[in-house]
Amino acid sequence: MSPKLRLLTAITLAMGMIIALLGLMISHQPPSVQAAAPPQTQTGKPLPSGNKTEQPLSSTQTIATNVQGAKAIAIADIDLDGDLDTIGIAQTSGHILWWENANADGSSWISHTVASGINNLADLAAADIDRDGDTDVTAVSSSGDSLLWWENSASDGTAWTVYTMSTSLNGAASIHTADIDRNGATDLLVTAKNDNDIIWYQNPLTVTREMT
Ligand SMILES: [Ca+2]
Ligand SMILES: [Ca+2]
Ligand SMILES: [Ca+2]
Ligand SMILES: [Ca+2]
Repeated sequence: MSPKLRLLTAITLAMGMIIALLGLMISHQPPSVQAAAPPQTQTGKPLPSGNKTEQPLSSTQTIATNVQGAKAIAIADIDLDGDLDTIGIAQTSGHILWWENANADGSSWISHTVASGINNLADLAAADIDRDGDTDVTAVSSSGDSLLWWENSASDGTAWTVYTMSTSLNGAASIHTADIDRNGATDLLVTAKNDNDIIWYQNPLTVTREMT
C-alpha cells in the first residue's frame, strides 16, 4: 500500500469513528422536555344561585329603640317557650333588658326588665347557671369590678333574683359561659382588664382558677 493510500485509509477510518461517536451522542440525548400546559383559566361561571333573588343579610329589622347606651347582647330562650329571645345591656341607663320574640320569627318584640340601677355594665351572657333547666343571666360591671348573675326565678323571665359572685374583678370587661371542665355545669369565663387577668369560675361558683 502506497503511503498516500495508507493516509487516505487512516482518514476514512478516523471519519468513520467520529461519525459513529456523534451517532452515539445523539442517541443518548435526553428526551426533549414537553412544554408545560398553560394554566387552566377560570371559567368565570357564577355560583349557583338557585331561586334566590335577594342578597343575604340585606334587610334589617329593629328589635328595640331608645336602649340608652345599647351595648352587649346575647340570644337565648329566656321564657322557655321554644323560641330565641334577645337580652341586652342599656349601659347609660344601667339596665339589663330582654326582648321576648313574640311571634317566634323575629318580627315582633316585647321588652322586659331583668335589672336596673347598675353602673357601667360591660358585658353579659345567658346560660342555665343553677342547672334547673331555665336560662339565667350573668353580667360584669367595669366600675363595680363585679360579676353578678340573675336567677330566672319563675323560669319565664318575669322574676329575677340577683347574686353577687365577685366585686374584685379589677376593670371587669367581658364574660362568656361554657362547660369548661365538662362536668355538665356551665362555668363562667371573665376578663379583668385592669389586672390583665383572664379567670374562669368553676360551677359550683366557689372556685376560681387564674390563667394569667
Ligand atoms: Ca322564647
Ligand atoms: Ca336556671
Ligand atoms: Ca329558675
Ligand atoms: Ca363545668
